Amino acid sequence: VAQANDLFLKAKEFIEISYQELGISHMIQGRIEEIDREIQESGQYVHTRMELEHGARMAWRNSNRCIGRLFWQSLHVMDERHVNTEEQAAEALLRHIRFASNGGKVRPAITIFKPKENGLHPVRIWNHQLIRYAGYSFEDGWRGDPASAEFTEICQGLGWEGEGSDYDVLPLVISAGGNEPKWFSLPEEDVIEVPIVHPDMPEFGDLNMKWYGVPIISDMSLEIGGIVYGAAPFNGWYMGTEIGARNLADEGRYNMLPKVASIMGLSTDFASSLWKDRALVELNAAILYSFKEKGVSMVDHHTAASQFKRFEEREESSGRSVTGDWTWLIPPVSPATTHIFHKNYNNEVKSPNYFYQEKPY
Ligand code: HEM
Ligand code: NRG
Repeated sequence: VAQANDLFLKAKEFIEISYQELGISHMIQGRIEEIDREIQESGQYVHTRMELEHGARMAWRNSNRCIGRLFWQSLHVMDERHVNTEEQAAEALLRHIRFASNGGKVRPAITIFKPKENGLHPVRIWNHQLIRYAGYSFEDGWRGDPASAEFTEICQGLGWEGEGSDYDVLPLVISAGGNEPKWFSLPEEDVIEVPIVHPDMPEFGDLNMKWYGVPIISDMSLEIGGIVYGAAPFNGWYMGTEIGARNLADEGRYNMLPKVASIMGLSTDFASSLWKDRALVELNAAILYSFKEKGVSMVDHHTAASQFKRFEEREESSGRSVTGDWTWLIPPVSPATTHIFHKNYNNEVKSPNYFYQEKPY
């Protein structure tokens, strides 16, 4: 009863705010009474399509760590709450990848599966992102993306085998109804990849770097009005620094800065020569140039920060306060060149929102 009351209060708050924003305040009273009855009879309530769509958009708007929030109203919501099997889920995820990739003109989208019920996941996606590279640890070092090492072993345990390259695309791993997971490889033609080249240093091509076009986070839950969707993968497009200053640069990831410095002819003997900084700038310029060249959507961190400024202004004129996590909002290169660096943000967590959840493995 206490639990049902907690759910009802969260539902009530969500309905009041979202229906006001949608300009249908006259429907609040009736809908709240309906939800009250539904929760008393079944312990749950079912969102309408409109509630699901606006809830997922509000959750993006409330994502404190996201610099891309100006476009929250454009999120395309795919309702897959009818899906019951791993095979159906895999097909829905392929549809998501195709819709989002759109030949390179990336469209922000989310696919929403059945919510958790009594703490159980009707559908659970094991991947961190729908598209990501495998990582293998050997005695003498690493192959691929170290961030994927544990998940790669899970895939191998299920019978998947990678080629052993630095850029093996991992399979989709899905469980339904609490059963053992099944894996599905992604068709090559559905995965956009971008080879990394530099506009005026052809030697960059010799490093054989590449990255996938679309980041689709698939391990976070989406909470709307007390209902928790444990499988709700979402995507936007990349900001260049995510790849150029982290994925390919971090010592614990692809660790490419020494190799970039080498082809640039920079000595790595003294930290004070700023070789890391010089290599970082050119690597990030190469990422932005390569995505542009291939026709794949990407934003640079300066433009993203200006867009975030517009988001802050628009939220203020709409009478809403912007919450944010400064430590994540500042870009990892030249942070102090953006306005974000020079102000404070309130890191209060609003609802609806996206949350980390326990791993299934
Ligand atoms: C985090 C950019 C779309 C929700 C981030 C980060 C960046 C970013 C740079 C920080 C990532 C990191 O440091 O690892 C963008 C851009 C988008 C976009 C350029 C283009 C449209 C979206 C969408 C959603 C979303 C569509 C959800 C519907 C989030 C969340 C985080 C995040 C929840 C935090 C992730 C975490 O805690 O690991 N975003 N984003 N973003 N974004 Fe966005
Ligand atoms: N840094 C991660 C991706 C995190 C989310 N970033 C986005 N999200 N751009 C990486 O793979 O580098 N998004 O929904 O667009």
